[in-house]
Amino acid sequence: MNTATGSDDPRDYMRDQGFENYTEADHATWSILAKRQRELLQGRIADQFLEGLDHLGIGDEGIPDFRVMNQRLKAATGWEVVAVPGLIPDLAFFRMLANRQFPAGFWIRKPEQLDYIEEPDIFHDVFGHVPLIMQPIYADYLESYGKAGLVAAEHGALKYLARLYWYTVEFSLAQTPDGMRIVGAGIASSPGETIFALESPSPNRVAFDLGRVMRTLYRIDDYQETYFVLDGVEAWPSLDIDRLIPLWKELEGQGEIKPGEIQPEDRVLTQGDGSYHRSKSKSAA
Ligand code: HBI
Ligand code: FE
Repeated sequence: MNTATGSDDPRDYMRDQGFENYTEADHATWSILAKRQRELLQGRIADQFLEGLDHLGIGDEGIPDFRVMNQRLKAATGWEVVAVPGLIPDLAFFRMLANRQFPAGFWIRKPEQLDYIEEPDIFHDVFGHVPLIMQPIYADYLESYGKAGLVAAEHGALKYLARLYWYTVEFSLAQTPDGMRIVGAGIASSPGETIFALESPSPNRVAFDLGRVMRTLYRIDDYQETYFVLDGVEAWPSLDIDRLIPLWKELEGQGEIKPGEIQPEDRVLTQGDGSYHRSKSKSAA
């Protein structure tokens, strides 16, 4: 929400990737990030994510060429990655997803920003988001998210959609036969959060519940205080519009939940000790 203002027409944001314009330094930045992340993700990320990286040729040699990547992605799921300059307005974003187009920034961070950027760049958008789109169930979930977003805009329910995206597409974990694994792109593209989300005693890890998640505020400036855990890598919530409209009505009568708060109804998998965020707020004071 409030990410960008301007036209709601996706075509106004679509660009050519300009693959020829990347410098050696740009490709080197990608290589450093991709190598480091791939190593850290071993044994921590869902297998399907690593399979997606491999099938799409998203490696550590350099920035992927969208023309090559899209041939494989389109053949598998009918999705394509489209280059955009940065964050785009909600409606344009939803329209693209509803049309099976994933907007990805084409610029890459500078060497002095390896660990923190404010706006998503090509490493976050492509390395973090695109591999799972090779999975048909996830590809359908993203499309249904875009369609739900367009309806939410007419019902004053955008905040619920933003929280849902945050806690699923960006920051979810999932139970797998091998244990708890990362699936969210925001975690998968961040070395610090890769470790924190799975191994820190600080955050809560709570079983995913659609209404609960839609009520929950989130932090955009730091690691999450609570991660929601899907019951399997394919257990994306159904975003049936006829169910969402009454749900939004119901949620209007319930309060927001703070990022670190536990509710009596929660199925808590790990109760966090909150130590990370507590020590930060002390040092800030
Ligand atoms: N634009 N490029 C881009 N990437 C996003 O992830 C994005 C966006 N615009 C809006 C948006 N996300 C979110 O506010 C929606 O999920 C609600
Ligand atoms: Fe993202």
